[in-house]
Amino acid sequence: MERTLVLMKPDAVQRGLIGEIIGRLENRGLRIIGAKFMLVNRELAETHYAIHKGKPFYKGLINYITSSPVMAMVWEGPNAVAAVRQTMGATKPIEAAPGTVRHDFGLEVGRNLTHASDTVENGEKEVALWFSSKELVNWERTIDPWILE
Ligand code: DAT
Ligand code: MG
Repeated sequence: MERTLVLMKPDAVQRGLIGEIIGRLENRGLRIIGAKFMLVNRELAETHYAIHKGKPFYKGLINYITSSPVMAMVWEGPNAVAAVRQTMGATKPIEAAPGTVRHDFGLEVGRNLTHASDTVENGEKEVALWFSSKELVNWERTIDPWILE
């Protein structure tokens, strides 16, 4: 079962979209196994976005993610990484497919509402960066046989 890190970025929180976006992931059949509402310090932001260091948008990205609370979550499911990326849509809202979160609620890449891990390997790494193993909940969802074959 794959795990992926999902962040509701500050704009999603400020705009009251936490429930809407969680609802989409729940409807999809993904299972939440960890969540916390938190302020992101610069150190965590810089580690999380280390791959983008030096790019023209890096400073703005760090300022944005640390500007106001985020909702950090871990979601699990078969192909969870690809499934969540698909639900969120392309990085630039203007290129995101209709029906995706970034299309339906966004216009600009610097306010694209969510983060989702992009590979299985990065999913593992990002979950470990944002959550301790104690913060992840192992639970049984009784309707799973009606969602997962
Ligand atoms: P994603 O968030 O879809 O994984 P990414 O990892 O390429 O996208 O970039 C991380 C974030 O950085 C992205 O959500 C928004 C910002 N970003 C990426 N490309 C950008 C660009 N060309 N201009 C401004 N911000 C950008
Ligand atoms: Mg990325």
